[in-house]
Amino acid sequence: MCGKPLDNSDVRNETFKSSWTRNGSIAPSHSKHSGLFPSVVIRRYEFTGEDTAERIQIVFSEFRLPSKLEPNECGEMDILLIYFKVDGRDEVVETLCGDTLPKPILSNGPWLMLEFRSTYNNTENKGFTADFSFVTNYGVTTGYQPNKTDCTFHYFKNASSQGWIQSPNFPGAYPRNIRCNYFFYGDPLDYVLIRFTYFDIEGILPCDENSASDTVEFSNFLTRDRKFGLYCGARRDLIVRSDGRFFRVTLATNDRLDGTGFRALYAFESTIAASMAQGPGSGVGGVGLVGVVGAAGVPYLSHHQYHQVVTTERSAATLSKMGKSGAGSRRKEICSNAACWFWLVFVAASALNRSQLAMVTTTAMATWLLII
Ligand SMILES: [Ca+2]
Repeated sequence: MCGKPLDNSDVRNETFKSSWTRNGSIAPSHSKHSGLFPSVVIRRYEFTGEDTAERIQIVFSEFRLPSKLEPNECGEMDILLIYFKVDGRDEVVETLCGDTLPKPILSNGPWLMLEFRSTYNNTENKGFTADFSFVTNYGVTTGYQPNKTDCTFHYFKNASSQGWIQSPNFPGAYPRNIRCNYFFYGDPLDYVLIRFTYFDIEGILPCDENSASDTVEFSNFLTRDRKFGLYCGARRDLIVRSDGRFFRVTLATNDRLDGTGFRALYAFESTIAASMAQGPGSGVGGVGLVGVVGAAGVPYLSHHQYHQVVTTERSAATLSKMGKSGAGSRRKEICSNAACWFWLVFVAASALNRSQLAMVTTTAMATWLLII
């Protein structure tokens, strides 16, 4: 399974089991070498998960296996082979070489093996470094996963009003034959807004089973939503929004060909804030707008913008209320012109007798003289 024996070869095998260690690093490399033997290095790293729900994720941090052949063409040496179990057999699913850092790798089950094959020479440093981990979350690091055997993640408004979702093993290839659900739960008057920053799902239009495509499905329900089609291919600026507080995103992959998946920013937005910000008849999309639009006609304000608008409108409303109940308004309620004031003085004066009137007049004149 691992190629024919080689003369002058230095072969070592290492085994990792999840019951011993759940993560760590490997770094097979050799620097400039002055000796003549051995001429070939082979390192095998075999990973076995104790639980069938476990998968192995490999994330590279350095990679130096320059190829003497054409770019992207690997030879027999200076390569890294990736083995998965396929129908019970160890099968090479990928051969890596070159100077470009490979994307992460996620196994199809609880077993994976790396085989590093390299030749010594006096001029080049060759090898790679990588972190490995046994995971049950499919490499999806956000959301609540209630069952480790299911690729299902829940996002609650009361846990976070916005955040990121990503496909399994992003930015590496997503696994085959999986179905991953992303469920969103907002407050009663919320809707869910999802903005994709990356979208690469292997497939061709119309992205259905007949075209052997992997798909991303959107739905306002647990069941299929006729409002949304199936999505595949490479897309830019894909923005989707729910009708109500609940939304579902589902990635389904088949048994052939892979893409590198998706990454998206989700946000729970309030329909109240949206209607306040947009106002009646503003011409911008309303709450019940059909869910998928391109960036050019984005019918939404960002969470931050909504917040700003709401805050501004609240402040304006508060100031207006204060004005109506303030001292200036009360003055107007008593008297608004000189005639009114004259009438008030006349009424007050007529209620006084002669001596009282004389005393008030004298006091008023003395006060006026003191003021001027
Ligand atoms: Ca596929």
